[in-house]
Amino acid sequence: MEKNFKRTLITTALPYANGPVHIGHLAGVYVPADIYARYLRLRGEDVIMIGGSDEHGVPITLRARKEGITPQQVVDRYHTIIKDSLEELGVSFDIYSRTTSAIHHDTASEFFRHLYDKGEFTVMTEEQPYDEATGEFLADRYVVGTCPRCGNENAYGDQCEKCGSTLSVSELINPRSAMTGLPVKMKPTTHWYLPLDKWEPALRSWILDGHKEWKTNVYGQCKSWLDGGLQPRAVSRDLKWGVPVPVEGAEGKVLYVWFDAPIGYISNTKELLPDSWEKYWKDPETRIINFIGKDNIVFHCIVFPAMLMAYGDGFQLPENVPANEFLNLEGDKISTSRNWAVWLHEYLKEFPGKQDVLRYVLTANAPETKDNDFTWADFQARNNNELVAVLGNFVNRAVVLTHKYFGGVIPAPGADTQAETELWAEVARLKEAVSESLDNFRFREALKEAMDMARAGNKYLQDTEPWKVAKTDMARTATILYNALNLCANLAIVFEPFLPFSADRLAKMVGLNEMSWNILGDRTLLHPEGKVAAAELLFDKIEDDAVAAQLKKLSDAREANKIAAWRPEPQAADVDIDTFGLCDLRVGTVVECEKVPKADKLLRFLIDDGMEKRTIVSGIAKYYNPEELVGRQVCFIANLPPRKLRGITSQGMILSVVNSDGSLVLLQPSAEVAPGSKIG
Ligand code: B3M
Ligand code: ZN
Repeated sequence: MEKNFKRTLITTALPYANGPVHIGHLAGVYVPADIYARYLRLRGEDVIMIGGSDEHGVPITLRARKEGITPQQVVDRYHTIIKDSLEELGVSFDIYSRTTSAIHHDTASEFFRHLYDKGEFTVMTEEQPYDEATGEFLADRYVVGTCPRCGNENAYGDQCEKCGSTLSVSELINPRSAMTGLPVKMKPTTHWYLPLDKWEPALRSWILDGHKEWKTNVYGQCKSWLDGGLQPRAVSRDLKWGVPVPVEGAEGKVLYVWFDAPIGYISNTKELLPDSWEKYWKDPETRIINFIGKDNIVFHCIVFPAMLMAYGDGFQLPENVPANEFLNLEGDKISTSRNWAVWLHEYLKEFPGKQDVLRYVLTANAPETKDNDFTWADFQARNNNELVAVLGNFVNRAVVLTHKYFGGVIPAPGADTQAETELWAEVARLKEAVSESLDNFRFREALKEAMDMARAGNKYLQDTEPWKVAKTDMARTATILYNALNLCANLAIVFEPFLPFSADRLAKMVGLNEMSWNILGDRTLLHPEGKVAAAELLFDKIEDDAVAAQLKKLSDAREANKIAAWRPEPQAADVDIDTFGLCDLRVGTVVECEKVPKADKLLRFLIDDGMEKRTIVSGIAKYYNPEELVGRQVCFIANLPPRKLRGITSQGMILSVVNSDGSLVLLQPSAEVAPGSKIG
């Protein structure tokens, strides 16, 4: 049964402040949440959108340690980048705060204490990895060891990044502390657990019976968790960074990041509305919607709801959790550590003024029902073929023709023909379709339907041909342009949730003063005698070189990853010293050096070896200019049998090093020596 709600609380997953946000975050969470918030606001509903940075947790302390700065410095840096870039993208948070705020520490602390006082926790003592040198317990990420599956010697206690296996500390071979390198000891430690099993029946009936309308990916994940049986979950950790556990005897312990982070939604609402926050959380007439990515489903649908039920006091559970799947980039999983991402703050710098283009592409291609792929070719095509050719083109024609025939003044219409009747019937149908799609969190469908409204405009102009009619019938031309301009006004409204910057410019261009979903479909929004501003292009073409530059950035990242992943080859089998001694290694001076014609890898050297000049052919042409090698000293094997390469007899082999990126680097003595000197 359709419930009637008085207000809506929209929450967006709090991004970890250990790096900037990328297109995966945007497509999964912030863009759809913002579309939804803007849509409800246009409908005149009471809605607030809550966001903030997740500033606790091990990834942040790890980053701090790696960079030699404090966790606070890490989160200060990334909180600012994230907050500023989301704002610049037009994500219309009512508040974007952070979990290091005093109000959050107080709120999370009080939440824990309340559950503690109610006896909602169980206490358990378990053996945990411990570093004796630092006197600290080690989070899974702080333990490294050999992966039992692939032999990677630097696997983490929770995951092997080489083979992708999920691991636990007890599976690692030779586990050692990532901080000191010492073998880990196991030591008992006490933690507070939330008995999720206690809430299982309530969760089952709330989700499995009560929310069959949830997206199938969300419902399905919840069902499999619930069917698998819930276990108690530790809500504290032995760590220094976080919200201290507010009970006696808990020194050196903090709340588990996934315990405090969702409480951040409450803290941020409190910070925004100190006097009225409770009605957004405790009134059954509030609709709470959590926008998240699929990896956060269990925390939002199982763990946090169990926390809220345990707390009681009227806290409401979410009405819907429209979690998205993942967005890939050019066929590969987005990865912060491999720098395989399109970072929002970089996009904003590289494509100034094109916030709406990114919003459009990420929505048109949103990973709503399955993982999807972002490619720069698709980005360019959707901009050029849809935003420019459909929406921009329609608006431009309507405005330019109004200037051409009516001096920029909106003309008065005459009677309708069938073309007008059809046009406005289509607009009415699309308004219903867009509304229904948005109500049901189907954003890509909604965007397509909005675009169909612009398509209807192009069809209208194509069918009515005002540029031809103007030669004979100005009254009819007036009717057509009046209708076309009113469609522009409608487009400004329907696109506002998706493309807020362009919608705003469009509204100004045609002189639309009121933006409201309720007037969408009205064909008399603009009145005759009103003025239309000079035509400006809403979108412009994205050229091939801009796309090529982005692809180059990605291929550079791929190269850098290869180098970062490089490990020395395993040592070769033993060789005895006498065998080695059979090799006659010497130093010579380059007398001549030139490219071997028609062989792009080969250089021909003439080497002074102290006795004579010998010719050696070497495959290093890609890495050196022959001119710069003349006069240099090189190392070579003197006693190889001569062999022919491209018709040249090579008497030996020049020694070079194969670097991690596969390039070759010549070996050279560290001081000049007499040509012919032996190496040994
Ligand atoms: N920071 C995890 C993530 O970014 C986490 C979300 C918290 S939402 C309360 O995927
Ligand atoms: Zn592995």
